[in-house]
Amino acid sequence: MIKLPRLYPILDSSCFADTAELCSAARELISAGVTLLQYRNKSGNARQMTEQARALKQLVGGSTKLIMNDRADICLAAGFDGVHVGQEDISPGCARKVIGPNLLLGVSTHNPVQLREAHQTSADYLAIGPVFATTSKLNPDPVVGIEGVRRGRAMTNKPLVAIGGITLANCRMVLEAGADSVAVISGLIREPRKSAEDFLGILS
Ligand code: TZP
Ligand code: MG
Repeated sequence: MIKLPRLYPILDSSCFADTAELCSAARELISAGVTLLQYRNKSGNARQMTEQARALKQLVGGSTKLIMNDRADICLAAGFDGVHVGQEDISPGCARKVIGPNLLLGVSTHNPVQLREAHQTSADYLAIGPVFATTSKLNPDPVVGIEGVRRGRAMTNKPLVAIGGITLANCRMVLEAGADSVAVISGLIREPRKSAEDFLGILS
């Protein structure tokens, strides 16, 4: 079983003007001590995604793992450490076939039925959310709240990531509800380094 760091930042390409800005945020996060980073791009084409992913891969040292959102093929093409699939991506089983036994596989879930199903797969970690209201996802599922994290924790022994609306103010209670890690997009955009340091300070 893998051990997740308590903070799991997601770099969403839509939050940055260009690849240079995205890479600069990645550098700041890594200098703050981030060891797991997801790249998410919901608007670019496969070519653009691969190029940005390779730029990220170039700047990341051995101590930070990179996870590709949605696309197992681009995970491999860019030399990432794993892929994260949701309910509308290729299934966890298919993703595993693409990436093989050694790379990391994460699966997003939004309710107990999905979590139970994802628990049966070869996923290395599961995500549950949105915990709180979020503006970073188009058409988000209903919020699961702190109670949803607690229920999720009771249903799986796989590492559990909580996502959605997580801030410096609420991250501690999300961890106390049983999450192993918090995934954050908007809470890390402004001053990525300082924000990540603040999160890590609260979560440790
Ligand atoms: N999945 C569930 S909520 C969410 C995703 C990708 C967005 C999380 O972003 P933020 O800004 O941390 O609420
Ligand atoms: Mg997805």
